[in-house]
Amino acid sequence: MRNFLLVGFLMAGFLSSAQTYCTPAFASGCSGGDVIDSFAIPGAGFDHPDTGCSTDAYGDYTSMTINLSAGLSYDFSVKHGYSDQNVRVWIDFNNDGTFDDAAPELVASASSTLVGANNITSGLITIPSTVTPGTYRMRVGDRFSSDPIPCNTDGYGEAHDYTVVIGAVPTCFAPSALTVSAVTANSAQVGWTAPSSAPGSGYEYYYSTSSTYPAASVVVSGTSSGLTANLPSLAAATTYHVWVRSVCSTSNKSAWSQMATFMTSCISVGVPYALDFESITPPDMPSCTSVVNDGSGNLWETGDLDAQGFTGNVLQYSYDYADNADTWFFTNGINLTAGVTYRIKYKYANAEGTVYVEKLKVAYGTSATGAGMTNTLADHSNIVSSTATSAFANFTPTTTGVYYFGFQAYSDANMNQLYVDDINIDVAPACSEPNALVVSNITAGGATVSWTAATPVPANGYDIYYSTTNTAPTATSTPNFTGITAATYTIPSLAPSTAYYVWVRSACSATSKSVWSDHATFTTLCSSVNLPYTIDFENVTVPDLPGCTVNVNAGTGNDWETMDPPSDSQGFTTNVLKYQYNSSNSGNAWFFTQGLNLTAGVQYTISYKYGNNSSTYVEKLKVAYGTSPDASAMTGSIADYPSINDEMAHTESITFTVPTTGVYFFGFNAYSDPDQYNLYIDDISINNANLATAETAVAKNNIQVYPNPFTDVLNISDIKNVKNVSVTDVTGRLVKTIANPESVIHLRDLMQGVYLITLEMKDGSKQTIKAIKK
Ligand SMILES: [Ca+2]
Ligand SMILES: [Ca+2]
Ligand SMILES: [Ca+2]
Ligand SMILES: [Ca+2]
Repeated sequence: MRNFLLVGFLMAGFLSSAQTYCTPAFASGCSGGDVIDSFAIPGAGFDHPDTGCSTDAYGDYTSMTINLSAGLSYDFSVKHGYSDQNVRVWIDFNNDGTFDDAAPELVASASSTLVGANNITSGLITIPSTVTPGTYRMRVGDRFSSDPIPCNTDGYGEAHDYTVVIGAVPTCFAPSALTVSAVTANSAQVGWTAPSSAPGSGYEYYYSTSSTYPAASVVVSGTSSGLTANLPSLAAATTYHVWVRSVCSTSNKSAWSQMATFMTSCISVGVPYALDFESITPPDMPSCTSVVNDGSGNLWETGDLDAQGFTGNVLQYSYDYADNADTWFFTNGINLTAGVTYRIKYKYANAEGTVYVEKLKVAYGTSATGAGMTNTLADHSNIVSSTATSAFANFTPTTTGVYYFGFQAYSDANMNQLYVDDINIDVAPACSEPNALVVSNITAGGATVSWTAATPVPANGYDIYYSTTNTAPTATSTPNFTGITAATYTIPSLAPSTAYYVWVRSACSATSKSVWSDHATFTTLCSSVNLPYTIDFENVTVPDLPGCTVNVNAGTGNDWETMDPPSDSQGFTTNVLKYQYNSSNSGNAWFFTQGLNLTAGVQYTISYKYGNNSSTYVEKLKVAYGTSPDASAMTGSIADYPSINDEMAHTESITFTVPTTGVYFFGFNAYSDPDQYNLYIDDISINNANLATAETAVAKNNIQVYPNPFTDVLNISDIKNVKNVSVTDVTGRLVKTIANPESVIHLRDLMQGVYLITLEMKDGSKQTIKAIKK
C-alpha cells in the first residue's frame, strides 16, 4: 500500500511539472520537409521512424521513454525531407520546466548533410556524469537554416518531446577512438583507446556487414586483452562495421563503443568479368572499379538511362563547357593467361538529339592509370549515333598477370553525353557471333530472319533459337535449327498474333560455338478472317490501333493513331483514326486492316468515312488493297482523294472484285504535304455487295448536293426519301426550312457564305452537307 501511494505521488509531481513547459512553434511549419521524420539513438536501442510533420509542428511523444546512462555519449541521427537543417537536443536536468539553451541542458547540436538521397543530421548526445539518475524531459528541435531554440516561434521546422530515464554512471566504460588499419582483401586490424579506468578483464569486439548497433547479448566475434584485435577471414571488397566493449568483470560489461567502418580491398578476379552497372546507385561506381581524371574536363560517373538500347544504369561522361574530356574508367584487376585469346565486349552511344561528336578509347594494361594503358583495343573517334552500338575486340596477352581495362572519354569540350554499358570480358570464342539481325516477310505463320555473316564464316553454319519469352539462350540451350549455311532463314510454323524473340550463333566447329547474338523481336500477323469486316475504332485505348491492324510508316512523317471523337469536323461523332500533320515532312503512313479472305470474281463493297478539320489545310488520302500489309504490295487501287479540305465527313462506298482468291489487306495511305492539319477516317466496312443490307443504308445516306459552290439553286441527287431540308449558317443559326422539298432548292435570297444543308430523311436519319454560296 505504501508503495502505491509513493508511485502515485511521484506521477502527480512529474505531470504537474510537465505542464509548465513552453510549446515550441514554427511559424512556417514543417510540411515542406523541414521535419524530424525519423529520430534514432542506436546505442540506446531507440528508433522512432517515419513520424512525418506533426500538427502545429510539435509532436508530444513524452509517452515514449529513452533509457540513457549518465557519463556516456550516444550517436543519434535525424532524417529530414529538406536540406540545410539544424538539430538541437535539450534535457531539463533540473526539472524546472525550462530548457537552458546551453550546456549542460543543451546535450547535442548538429547540422544535416546529404547522405545518398537523404538529408540526415548525425551527432552525439553527451550525458554529463554529474547528472542525478532519474526521469527527465528531452526536447529535440529542428529548424531550417538557423538553430532552433527551446521555446522556438519562427521559421520552418519541428520539435519532438520525449521522456528520458537517466541511469547511474556505469562502473565500466566503453573504449573510444576506434581505428582500423592494415586493411587487406581479407583481414584488418582494429585498435582503440582504453577508457579512463581500464577494465579488469580486457575487451570484446563484434563486427558485421550490418551497421545495426549490436545488442548487449550478441555473440561476440572475439576478445582481446590489449588495445588491438585482428579481424581475419573477411570477404574481399566488402564493407564491415566493428564495435568494442570493455569487460570490467564477468558480470559487468560496458556498452558497445561507437562504430568504426571500413571496406576490405579488392582482389583480382578471373573471367568471365561483367559490368552492367545495375548493382550501384548512380552516380556511384561499382566497387573495385576506379575513375581517374588525367585532364581538366569532367569525370566518368554513372546514370540511370534505360533508353536508346541500354538497360538501366550506364557509365556516362557529361560534357564540360570549357575543357576537353580526358577521364579513364578502370575495371577491377583481371587475371589473364599468356597466349589465351580473350574478347572484350561493350556497348556505347551518343546522346539523343543534336549530334555532338563523342570520342572513346578502350585499352588495357597492368596498372589502373592512363600511363598503364599500353595496349589500345579500340578507338571510336567519331561517335554520332544515339543507339547503343555493340562492339568487341579480341586480344592475346603475352604475359600471365593481372590486367586492368580502361575506357577513356576524350571528347572535345562542350559536346554532350557519352554512354558505355554491358562491359564483358571472357575467353574469345573460336569464331564470332553473327550480328545485326533483321526480320522480314512476317506472316501469320512465319518470318524470315537475316543477319550479317560472322567473319570468318563459321565452318558448321549457324544455329537459330527462338522463343515467345525474352530470355536469352545459354551455351547449353538446344537450338531450334542448326547447320544453316546462308545468312538468312525463314522460320516456319509460328502461331499467329504472337510476339517472338530470336537469336543466332555461329557453329565454329562441331564442338565450338560462338555466343548467341543480340536478339531480334517480331510479332506474327493475325490470321485472316472472313467477311463481314467492320472497324469503328471504338474499342481501343487511344492512341492505340485496334488489334490485328497495323500502322506502317513508309516515309518520314507521322503515324496513324486513334483519337477521341473530334469536335472540329462535321459528321465525326465517335472515335476515329487520325493522321496528324508533321511540321516538316510529308505524310506516307499506311493503316492496314487485318487480312481478309476474298474470292475471285465476287462483288465486294468497301465503305468508310473520311474528312479533315480545316478549310485552309489540305489532306491527301489513297485507299488500296494488296496481298500483304506492306506499302509496295498495295497494287489494287480503290480511291484517291488529293484535296480534302471541307471540315466534314464524306461517306464513301465502292464496289470492287479481286482477281485471285486469297488473303487481302486494305490500306489507307495518308500522303498529305508537310504542315497541314488532321485527316480522319472512321467506320471502315468491307462486305459482300450482294448480301449486305448495311450498304443500302450507306447508299441511302450518300446523297449528293450540287453544284457546290452554288449561286441560286442547289440540286439534291435523290429526293425521294428526304422529308425536310434545313439550312443553317456557320454560327449555327437556322436560316431556312423546306418541308417536302423538290429536288431543286431555290436559295437566291441567301447571303454569300458557307452554309450547312441538313437533309432529314423519312426514317429520321440526318445527313449534313456543307455548301458555299457564291
Ligand atoms: Ca515529426
Ligand atoms: Ca532546466
Ligand atoms: Ca546497365
Ligand atoms: Ca468510330
